[in-house]
Amino acid sequence: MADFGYDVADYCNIDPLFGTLADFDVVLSEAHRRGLKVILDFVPNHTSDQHPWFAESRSARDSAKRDFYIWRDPAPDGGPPNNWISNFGGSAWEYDEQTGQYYYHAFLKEQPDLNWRNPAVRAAMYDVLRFWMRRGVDGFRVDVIWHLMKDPDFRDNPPNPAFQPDQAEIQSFLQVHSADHPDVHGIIAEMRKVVDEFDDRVLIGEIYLPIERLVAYYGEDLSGAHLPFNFQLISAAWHAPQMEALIKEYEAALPEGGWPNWVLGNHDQPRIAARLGEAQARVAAMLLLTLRGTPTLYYGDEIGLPKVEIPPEEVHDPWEKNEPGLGLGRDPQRTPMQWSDAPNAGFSRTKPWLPLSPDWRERNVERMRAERGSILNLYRRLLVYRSEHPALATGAYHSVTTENDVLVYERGSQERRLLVALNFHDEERILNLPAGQTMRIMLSTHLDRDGEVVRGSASLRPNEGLILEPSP
Ligand code: TEU
Repeated sequence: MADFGYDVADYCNIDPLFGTLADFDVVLSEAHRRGLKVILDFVPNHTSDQHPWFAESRSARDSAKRDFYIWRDPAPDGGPPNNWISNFGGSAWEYDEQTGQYYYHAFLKEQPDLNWRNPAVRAAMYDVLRFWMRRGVDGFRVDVIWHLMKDPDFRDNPPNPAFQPDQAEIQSFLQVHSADHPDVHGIIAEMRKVVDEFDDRVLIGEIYLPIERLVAYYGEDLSGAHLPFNFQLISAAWHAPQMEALIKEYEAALPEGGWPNWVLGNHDQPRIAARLGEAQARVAAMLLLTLRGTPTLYYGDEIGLPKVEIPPEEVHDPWEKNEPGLGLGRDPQRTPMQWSDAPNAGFSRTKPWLPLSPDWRERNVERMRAERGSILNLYRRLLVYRSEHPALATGAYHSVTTENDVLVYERGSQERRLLVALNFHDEERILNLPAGQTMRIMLSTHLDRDGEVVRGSASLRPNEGLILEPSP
């Protein structure tokens, strides 16, 4: 638990902290009984330093598992083999006294990187995928998949000319040799073949790369990940023209047959309500659930969880501990789901590791279900609306305008098109309907305009988004 589960010591078991394999089987079958799929987070780039493979690997230079990890001789001055930086700060190389070599860790020193160029590593890890698929899991989200292959010559990374001292140290170099090596695509194609040995499973890759390099992870002839995570919304400038440009760029970059996806948040990123405020977080919800592609929604965003302040003595994230005060800590977005006003917000019978949001007695699922206009009910309405409208699930995306800084687009086919209009501002804006049409409001982010008919134009209140249908 040095990195809260991203340091695996046994790939085919459940950490006793959480239960047993039998418990896992119950979770899986109960989820399936309710029509839910279960996708596991697969962490193949590195293991825990407690993994028996690593214990054996570090025991001697001639150990049978030595080549399971990345060991290099010191530089001539005794320092690290190259200038690669750990994602959590400091050198990515750790010197090991016993055998006089350094091992590579892209993250913590407790997370040594596996050597994916070693076929025995690949075979062992593919068996891990089979183990869980046999148990019935529906697929995998593969952790830092773009890191798996590194430059075989371990060349230094070039400095990043745009680096600012208030950024994480990893940003001080461009990661051109330490990640996104072209050989990674062969590995992912192998992984995909293993996933395809079973029916109807999904392979999702966690990839932080610009669009043109990201889409390469669909693989040649779609032999790669089904869904290379698209994190563009997370870093996007929140303005209509920029958003429109980004959507167009992504749509245009997708390979033939590649299915798009959009991610609004995850456990590594500040929560959407913390980034945009709760009012604009509703617009973000409507954007996510009306774009073309599989949406990924992060738990707690449905109830508009804000940034939860973490008192210094309660900081857990090792990144915050290594590089304090830069705002890199991920604890604020990992606080418990708030289910009810029962003790610990109904999340746990014991005190959770991280605090609740101060307003947890009101900001919880039970309460917000009963409030007609809550963000939770907006999410519920959006999800139902999306599931009932194939135009949103599979219809084409057509950009209409960004006039008045309102993002307007259509979804669907020529015969049946929906219009989405999103006000990115906390001021009123006018929406001019295409060709001066008459339309009916199907859903407002404020949940109070159902069925309203608008002619030629409509006013959008501050932070309001609308879904409209042609009026008969
Ligand atoms: O995250 C990988 C990753 O790249 C993030 O650390 C990212 O750089 C950062 O959040 C800034 O955007 C994955 C997991 O999601 C993360 O929780 C793990 O700590 C990390 O891998 C190591 O396994």
